[in-house]
Amino acid sequence: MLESGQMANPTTRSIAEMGWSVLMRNDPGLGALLDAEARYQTTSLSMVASASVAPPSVLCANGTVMSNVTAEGYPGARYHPGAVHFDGIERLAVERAKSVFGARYANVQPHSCSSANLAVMAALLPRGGKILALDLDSGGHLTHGASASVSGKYYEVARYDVEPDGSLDYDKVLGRALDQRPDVIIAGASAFPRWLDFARFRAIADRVGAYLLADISHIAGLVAAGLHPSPIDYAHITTTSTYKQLAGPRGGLILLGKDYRRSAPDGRTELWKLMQSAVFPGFQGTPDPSSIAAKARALAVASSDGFQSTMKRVVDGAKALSDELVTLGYDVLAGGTDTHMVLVDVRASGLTGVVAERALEECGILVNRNKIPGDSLPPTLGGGLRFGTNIIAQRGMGPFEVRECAGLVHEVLSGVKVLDSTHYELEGTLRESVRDRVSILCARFPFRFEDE
Ligand code: DSN
Repeated sequence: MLESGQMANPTTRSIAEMGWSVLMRNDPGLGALLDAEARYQTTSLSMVASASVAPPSVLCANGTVMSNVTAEGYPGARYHPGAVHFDGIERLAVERAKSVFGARYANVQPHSCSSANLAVMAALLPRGGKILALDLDSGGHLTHGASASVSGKYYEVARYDVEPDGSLDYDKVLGRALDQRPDVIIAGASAFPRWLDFARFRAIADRVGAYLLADISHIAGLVAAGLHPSPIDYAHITTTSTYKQLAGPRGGLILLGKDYRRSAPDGRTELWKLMQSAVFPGFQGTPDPSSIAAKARALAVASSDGFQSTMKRVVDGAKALSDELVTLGYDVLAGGTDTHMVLVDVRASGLTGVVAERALEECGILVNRNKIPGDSLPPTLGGGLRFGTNIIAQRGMGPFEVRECAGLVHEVLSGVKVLDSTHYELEGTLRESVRDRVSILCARFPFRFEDE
């Protein structure tokens, strides 16, 4: 006879249902926080550029019995028993990653793109070897050699920068490469709204005998949808996170294109084999089978026509946002955007990035502060805002609604009374008035998922 809490013939669904009912009954405080977050996401206007919303099927795949599987190694070559289903799931995720990105090799085990980048660097660079990467203050990423990151502590770092207007001068990148002779050049950014010319980066890397690492975390959805040129066959190695624009779980991927069998720095090992050992046992122990299942699901969604339409809406929305912000008098960097991202200098409005971010957040609009080229403010303040259209496109908003979003942003920023670099007041009933209209807009455009 079954005791309370026991289940006969459990299925993934019945375990999830039982889990929810136990959690809500026995841990209502935690349950309430989780539900509050679901409501918050539904009713906030998020334009955080490094975020997308995972469809319910991806979230489900991320919270299953696969979390109970401990199995180091790779499919068919594990160091623990009991991985038969995990092997199937990991093989599926690998095949889908290869198919979505046109890659010859995929590693789906990195716990994040940060760990993917660090694993790649550890494998390619000698101790104290040299990286050439976009400076953090120019829109680079922490793991591309920033001084606060392991990548900046363990390797010598040379930097290239964007121009004062936010564009990239590839002749200057070549000049830096010739001068600095790096082992690895990184093409990738967390705040750069224009296309990256991966062919040009590869030519530069070949000229100085460096490996090219492309980190496409921010643009992976556009690359998957064919709306940004793919680095896969230009870069020796491509990395990406799976949540920023792929609407997947927290995690990373390593992808190799036509150079997958090229020899690694030791002159013998093929690059794909180097990546296998770089992730495990080089950088991680056990993989996370649940997130790998969720990656498999997200990659299936990313290959759908619906995802492609969403990505098209992402780009159209970003262009409309950029145009409207320019019309409203804002200084949009890099002269606009080719991607999902719009960078705005808010200093001319007498604001710091953090004041602008907090004022917008109070009104239900989520956009994050960012440093901008030539910014003397520290990253905690920042002189700019970084907008992204991933989530509003997932809601189905087109250029008309995006202009409405820009108008709401402008209304808030125009109504901020700045007290100092971090403190401000909002005029009269501005907060309530904007919040109401944000709620109405969000209700008109609930999340629409490609997998429904
Ligand atoms: N790299 C951070 C960003 O771009 O927002 C988050 O992962």
